[in-house]
Amino acid sequence: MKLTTNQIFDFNKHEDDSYESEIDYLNNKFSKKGISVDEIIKKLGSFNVAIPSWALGAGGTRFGRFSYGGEPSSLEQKLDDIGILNSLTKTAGAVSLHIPWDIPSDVNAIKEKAESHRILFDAMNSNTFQDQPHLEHTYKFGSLNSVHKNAREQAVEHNKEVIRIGKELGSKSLTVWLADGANFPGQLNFQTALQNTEDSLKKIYSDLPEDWRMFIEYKPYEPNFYSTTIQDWGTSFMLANACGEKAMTLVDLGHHLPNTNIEQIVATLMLKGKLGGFHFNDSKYGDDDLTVGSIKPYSLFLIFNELVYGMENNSQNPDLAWMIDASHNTKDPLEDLIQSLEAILIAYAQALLVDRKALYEAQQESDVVKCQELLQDAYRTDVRSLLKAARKETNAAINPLEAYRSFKVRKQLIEERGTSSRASGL
Ligand SMILES: [Mn+2]
Repeated sequence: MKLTTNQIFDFNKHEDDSYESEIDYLNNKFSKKGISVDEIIKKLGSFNVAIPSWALGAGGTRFGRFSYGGEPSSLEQKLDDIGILNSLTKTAGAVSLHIPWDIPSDVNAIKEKAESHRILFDAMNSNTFQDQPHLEHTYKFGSLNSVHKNAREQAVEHNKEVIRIGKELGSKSLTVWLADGANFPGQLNFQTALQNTEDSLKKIYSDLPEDWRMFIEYKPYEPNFYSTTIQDWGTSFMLANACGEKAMTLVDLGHHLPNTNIEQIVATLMLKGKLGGFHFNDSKYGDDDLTVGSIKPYSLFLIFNELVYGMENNSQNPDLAWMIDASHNTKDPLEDLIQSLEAILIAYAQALLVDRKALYEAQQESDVVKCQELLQDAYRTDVRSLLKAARKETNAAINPLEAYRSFKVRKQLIEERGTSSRASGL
């Protein structure tokens, strides 16, 4: 199914427009500080987040999985779902594919389908954390870090194939996340594992086209519970530097130990021009993959505060590849993604409202109280009217979640695809 511009237009006609007076109020308040609300609305309207192909079906845990019905069972249907999200929000204009599940059987047909939904191909994701039926060598004991040369070579070849597929589709980046690590002390020689990983990454990097980037994702634990070879941003940063200019670190919000100061990691990487990609989600305990902003919205704001500062001041850092990386175990995935996109834009808008000149002055005077007040004044501002204005200007639904429900999208998807269709990709 596909939502039309007319449907969205008709929906917007019946929406309450009282948000416009809220914008007048914000305009009044912030123009005195030299902050343009119109500029912020423009920035919100042009912000785009990639949707990973694995986020459109039920995620589940190792304890169980509960289907929603109407899940996309082919790459074409996954693009249709992202098309629906993009029509409603105009913020989801890119897809991030996962190979081997999303290998297109007809590249041109897939490109046409994406084009019809105005969807670009963002970072390609390789997968060496599971064995596939046709593979000769197992990844049970690692892939790029493996003590077995055959497994390492197979994993390098797989990543090169992902680059080849991405080139055909028009993608410009490869994301490498490795499950490689050990469950028990003594299982792996740390130094050999790290060296093997570096050597393997360099081989993949040597196949990277000139205008591509390679993102190296890190994670402290899980699926291995004693050690992960690329455990933290420092290890990723070191490997990216060893590979070269086109290699960068990718920050996934869920891939940190509890209470890690993620905003400081963001600032450090942007200062060094090495922050390449960003995966949004939220968590209470670990890599919970919950809806963005559902647990720690203030943390998300502080992270965006550093991202905005970096985007305004660190020209050495290239544009970031934004993606939602969450798993949908309880909610309709499309509703969950709409909520995540909303939370991302809210945090972005709040960070854009920070009075940076006043903050700089307060920092020079070591006025700690004032520094906190300035940040929290922005954080405590209700910016939802700005999101509505941005959506109105881009012909998105002013209230995407309400629109999704009023169009009865899930019901139609179940009618089209049935109740037992199952999304692949993880
Ligand atoms: Mn991730």
